[in-house]
Amino acid sequence: MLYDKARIFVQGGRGGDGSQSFRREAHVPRGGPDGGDGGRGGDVVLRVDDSLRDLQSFKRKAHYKARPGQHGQGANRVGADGPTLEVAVPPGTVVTSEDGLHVDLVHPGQRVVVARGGPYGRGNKRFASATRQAPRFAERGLPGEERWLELRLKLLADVGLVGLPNAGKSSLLRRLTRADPKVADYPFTTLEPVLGTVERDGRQLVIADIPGLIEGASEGAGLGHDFLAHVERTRVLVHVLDLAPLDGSDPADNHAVIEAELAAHDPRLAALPRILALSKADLVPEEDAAAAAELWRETLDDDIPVVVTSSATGRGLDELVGLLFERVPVAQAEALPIEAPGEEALAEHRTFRPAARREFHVERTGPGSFRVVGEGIERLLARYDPDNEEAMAYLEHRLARIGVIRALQDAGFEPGDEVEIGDVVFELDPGA
Ligand SMILES: Nc1nc2c(ncn2[C@@H]2O[C@H](COP(=O)(O)OP(=O)(O)OP(=O)(O)O)[C@@H](O)[C@H]2O)c(=O)[nH]1
Ligand SMILES: [Mg+2]
Repeated sequence: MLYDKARIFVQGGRGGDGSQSFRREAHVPRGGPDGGDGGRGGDVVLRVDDSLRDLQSFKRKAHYKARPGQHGQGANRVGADGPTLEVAVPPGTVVTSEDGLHVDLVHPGQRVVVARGGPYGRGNKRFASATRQAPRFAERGLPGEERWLELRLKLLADVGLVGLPNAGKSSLLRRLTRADPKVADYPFTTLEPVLGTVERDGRQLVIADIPGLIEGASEGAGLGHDFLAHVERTRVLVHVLDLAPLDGSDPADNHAVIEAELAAHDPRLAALPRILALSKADLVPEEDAAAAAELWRETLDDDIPVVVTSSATGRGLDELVGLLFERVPVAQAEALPIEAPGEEALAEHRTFRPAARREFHVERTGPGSFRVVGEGIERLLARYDPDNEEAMAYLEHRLARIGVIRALQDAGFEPGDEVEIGDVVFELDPGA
């Protein structure tokens, strides 16, 4: 069973709280504030690990939570940051989330931050000013980001073997590479993609044997749909076409079915370079094989080579391998996946930041009571202790700066009215 899908929950560590502390010295009755800042919460990072081949490890474990930052302490001691939690994924993992993350993890070592740790809270020392020399409050750290991620593995192969069930794809892979896929004379022998490698002149190509495609595969018929995604990243497709189908079907019809399914799945697949491998030549008279090849050369575009092959006798296999090396671009690692237009180029390390949510709005909830709604504002409120008057006075000052007080006044707010933000209800008396 190839584990090519997983769903995981990631959560950055909480930021450490700032400390509220005052210097203690032998001869000073009350020293100045010396509460240190907390530490940042740990990030959750996905990192491409070349030794992994599938998403199996995520079957056992679906939750990944980074550690919190430590709290600050007196004597200006800063809390340690929470360590980064690295989660290894195989090359070829596509990561998406409902809030807009979409990243292709391809190169070994490539990293992306998928849940940032929460910000730390500042210690009371940082709130000292000429008018507030002994701040008796500190900031709290905030929770880290959290989200569910969909992981999808798309194999990274240079060459994809496509064709109807029983066309002889796995037999070809066996002959061309050291891979050992199951071969049998019934359709759908191959149930999941199998990779093999072939080497020549110091270069290596990865070939993927894809389960047989049938009519309707692009809409989910047979096994094909799930696996069509795996050929998206190949550079060249070898269309394997049975010269002597057991069911007596017409190879031309069979050829059209596969091409139509590829195109229906994704037009970019239809645009990939092709090689037509006519298979099982040992089962038909030589004249028939030659005639078929001639016909296909006439029918197909000039840039599609036609090779007569037999996995039984080895015929045409050398030529096929030669064509593969010729057609797969050398700078394969650089050229990798087909990217949607407008998609950002791959960077070694990226941080996912959903659109900033700075907006807020004010609702009137009754006579003399209002609610302010907005993620940024709610997070700001969560930083201060509602029972600490000094902290609330400082918060008020910040709310005024952001424009919240103004928006409240526009909505009919009078000093002394009640304001609800997040879970907290408090009486607001600006400037009092
Ligand atoms: N005589 C002969 N038989 C072949 C050749 N290639 C494949 N076969 C036979 O054709 C049947 C199907 O071959 P597979 O390689 O399993 O075909 P496949 O395309 O992988 O089929 P699915 O995995 O079911 O999609 C098997 O019985 C093979 O032994 C060939 O070159 N010559
Ligand atoms: Mg097979």
